[in-house]
Amino acid sequence: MSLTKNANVLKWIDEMVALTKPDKVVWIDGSKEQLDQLRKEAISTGEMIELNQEKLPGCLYHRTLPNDVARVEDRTFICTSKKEDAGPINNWCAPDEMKAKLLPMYDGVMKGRTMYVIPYSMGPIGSPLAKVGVEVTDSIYVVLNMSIMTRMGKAAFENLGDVSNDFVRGLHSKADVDPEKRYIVHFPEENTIWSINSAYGGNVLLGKKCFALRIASYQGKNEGWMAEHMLILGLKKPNGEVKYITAAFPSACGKTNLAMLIPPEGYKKKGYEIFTVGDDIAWMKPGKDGRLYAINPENGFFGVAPGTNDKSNHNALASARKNTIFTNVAINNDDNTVWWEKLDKNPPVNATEWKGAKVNGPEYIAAGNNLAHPNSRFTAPAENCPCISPEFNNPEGVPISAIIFGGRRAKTTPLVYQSFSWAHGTFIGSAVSSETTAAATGAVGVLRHDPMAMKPFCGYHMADYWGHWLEMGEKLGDKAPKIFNVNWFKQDDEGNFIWPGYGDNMRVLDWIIERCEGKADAVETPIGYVPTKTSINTEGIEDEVTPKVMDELLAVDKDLWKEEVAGLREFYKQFGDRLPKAISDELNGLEKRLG
Ligand code: GTP
Ligand code: SPV
Ligand code: MN
Repeated sequence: MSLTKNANVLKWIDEMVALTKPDKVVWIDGSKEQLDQLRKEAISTGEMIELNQEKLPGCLYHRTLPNDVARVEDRTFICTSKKEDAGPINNWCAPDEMKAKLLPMYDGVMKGRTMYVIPYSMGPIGSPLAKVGVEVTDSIYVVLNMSIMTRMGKAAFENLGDVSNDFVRGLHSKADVDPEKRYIVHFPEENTIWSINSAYGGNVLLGKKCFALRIASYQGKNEGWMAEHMLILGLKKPNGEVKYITAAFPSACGKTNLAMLIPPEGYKKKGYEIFTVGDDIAWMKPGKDGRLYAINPENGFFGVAPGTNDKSNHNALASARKNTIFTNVAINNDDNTVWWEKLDKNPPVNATEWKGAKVNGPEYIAAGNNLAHPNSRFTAPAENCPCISPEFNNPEGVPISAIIFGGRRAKTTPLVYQSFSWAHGTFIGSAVSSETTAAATGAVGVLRHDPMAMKPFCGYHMADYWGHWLEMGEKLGDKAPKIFNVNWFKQDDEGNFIWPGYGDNMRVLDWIIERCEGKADAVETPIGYVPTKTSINTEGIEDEVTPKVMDELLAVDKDLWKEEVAGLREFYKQFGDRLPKAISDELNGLEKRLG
């Protein structure tokens, strides 16, 4: 039975049913009974594996095909009617041409299968910043993940009402999970997403990257708001005041970790605390008081498992101890629990590795293999997070004081620096480069430009997107958040990280907030304001972060920065005269200051 009278929804569902020809259509109301039934069904078919229900209550395991473990950027398309609207760093195809290619693939693809119709809200239901999506899919895995990642079910339709046409249409079929026929396609002008032949997270949970970033960035440009690949955190100071920060780092570069940070002892004692509002995506809009407000459109965390442990991210681990779905991690067969690299020092002897082979964990690792896939993930409800912000469901969002950009840079980029202005900060965002990670298919560790961590996620022309940033800055005026850049990943010549990172990143957040309040010290350098040698608090880590290491962390090497400028000049060329003048002015300014 359909859950809405909305004629636009009903018409579109009819079209999708006529196209994909499922045996059965099930509308997802979001009830516990329905979800329990689906869990049972998925367990009985082997799609999901039930984990130890005493140690991991409500937790399930899922394994994707080895060819389907990450986002596929080369098969992701932005189909605007004009090629130049997608811009030079998106894959583009004319909408009609793409449809002509995909329609035969979707024709009858759900024969013998069930179509699940998933209504969901990105953002708290009823929030002026929230938006509704409907995803149809033939995958129970998708339904169960969407139930964690979004506000899913009947209530989303109530929010849409009976007449609105303002919802994002998502069509997903795992089809044959054929990598040669895998497509992740966006039609921003039609609020529509088509995904086929994948069953991996970012390719199929269409509310996430496809809607909340690619489609939403396009909507935001047209409607005067911003959709960003950013965590949102609240930093509570000893006086009880909470300051909110967003941070954009490329995939698998530390957003979830920073969002859930536990401050070092010294900070805890003084009364500092960190609250998580979001770990991946922020939707931001100027509020009534003229400041920039952010909501997290998601309702859960789709986090990277490897590297997560009690020391690096206690709160993520705690979030993933119940009602969580684990994808492509390893199984400990002794007690039917999960394991991944760096969870602890004891890989299970009686293990099943991520592809499903029974192996001796320690031996398997010693032979150079990973037990868990490097991009294996947990899907955990936000409500499980011990440090979830009391403002998590606030429909108005939280006011942002600082915006941080960052990436993985072995050299060149100092631990932290502050921009001279919003325009300079926009330039810094546009100039983000980072070493690639396992979050997308392709080589890992290759330095590439990833402006605002949005290279894979901007649903329109990247240069227009920078123009939108500049416009937002003008609108916000002196109420605009201050913009910073960080790098947790600087290395010595042996390839060791020289900054301890994780909880100790609190020390950098502290400097950032103090800068916003006009307190902390900085020196003006060609690239921006860099902390003075003593203005980052190293109490408790003096042995590791000696004054010599701090020098290294804060160094601005003019020769390396001149190379950076040359690289940027080359990178910007492809944007032609769509590159905002303010951005090229900033590049020229930097070059001049470098001498
Ligand atoms: P996506 O979910 O792909 O968007 O990733 P993310 O940006 O949320 O990254 P996440 O926090 O999951 O971290 C990815 C990897 O970076 C993990 O293996 C972390 O252990 C590691 N990492 C996170 N923060 C730090 C840090 O401060 N220093 C170092 N050296 N590694 C870090
Ligand atoms: C990322 O790759 O940035 C992620 C995971 O957050 S995915 O949902 O696959 O995009
Ligand atoms: Mn991400």
